[in-house]
Amino acid sequence: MKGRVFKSTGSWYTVKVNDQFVECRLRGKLRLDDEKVTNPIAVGDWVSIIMDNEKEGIIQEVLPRENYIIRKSTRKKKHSHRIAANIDQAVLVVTLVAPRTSLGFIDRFLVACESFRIPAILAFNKADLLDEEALNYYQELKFDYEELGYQCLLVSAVSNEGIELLKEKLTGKTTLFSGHSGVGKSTLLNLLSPQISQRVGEISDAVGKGVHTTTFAEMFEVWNNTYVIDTPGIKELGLWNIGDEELSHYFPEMRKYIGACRFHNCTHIHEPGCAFREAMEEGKIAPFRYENYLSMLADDDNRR
Ligand SMILES: Nc1nc2c(ncn2[C@@H]2O[C@H](COP(=O)(O)OP(=O)(O)OP(=O)(O)O)[C@@H](O)[C@H]2O)c(=O)[nH]1
Ligand SMILES: [Mg+2]
Ligand SMILES: [Zn+2]
Repeated sequence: MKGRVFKSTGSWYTVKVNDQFVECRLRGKLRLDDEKVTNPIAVGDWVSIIMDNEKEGIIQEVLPRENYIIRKSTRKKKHSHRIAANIDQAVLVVTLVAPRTSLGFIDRFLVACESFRIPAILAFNKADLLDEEALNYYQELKFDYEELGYQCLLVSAVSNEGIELLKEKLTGKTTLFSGHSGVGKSTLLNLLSPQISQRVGEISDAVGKGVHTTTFAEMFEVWNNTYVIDTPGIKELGLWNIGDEELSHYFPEMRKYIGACRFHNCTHIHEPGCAFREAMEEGKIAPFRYENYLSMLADDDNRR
């Protein structure tokens, strides 16, 4: 029987087969197939199962994936973690206040999406908390990011601003929701459908950060053919296996300057005749994007 993984807690997987949820374990051998990945099966995977007894099943194999998104494991060095599989797009939930998401984090996430060819949308949540200055800042960011092809939505789970538009973007697709802890991923998803009742956390007063309320990834069918995946908040996003040369390919605005530098081995940091820097000086590449590119380039540890 064929089914799709809706939830994974590590040792048990909830697989939807036809219209039923079946709790499954992994066939022993499957566990060892890919040693470098901490989780051999991710939410969104299609799998084939057999029933072990009346209620429980065993996952026999993973069916070929259309795509997936992986990050460096936070627990095991040299290992990666599959965040989700077979997704049409990712919504990165970010906030300008309570807590503030850094542009460095946003750009890292976008690079990861580019590298797996997954379209990304930025949802700026907690619009209800923004003053005029913050709203102006949002407009600037929206302008910059939309020019690169990343749609930006201003939403609020409190005032419902932007929720209808968000729903439109989700319809007919499987969407991964990601972002720091406390930005409101679960709160937003709870608004989408009465079937979703994810626990929602507090923001710690001491550090203004979330407290990691969601602890494992889970997929929900919100309406016909429309799936969303709630995930635990991520602190830092370690990129997986992206070499120096490759990195600029994942900055859409830099692609056209690849190969245009005076020196073929230009590092784009300080050489004369660097096409990237010239483009930045001419206003064709936003300075913050160039800086984030350089800091990712320098941060070897979080890229392999
Ligand atoms: N003011 C305001 N607060 C919000 C909004 N959305 C969520 N919150 C609050 O933010 C806090 C964290 O929300 P969660 O939905 O648990 O955040 P999360 O992103 O799922 O966090 P993790 O599960 O830890 O990754 C809760 O106290 C929510 O009530 C919003 O639009 N405006
Ligand atoms: Mg959550
Ligand atoms: Zn250069």
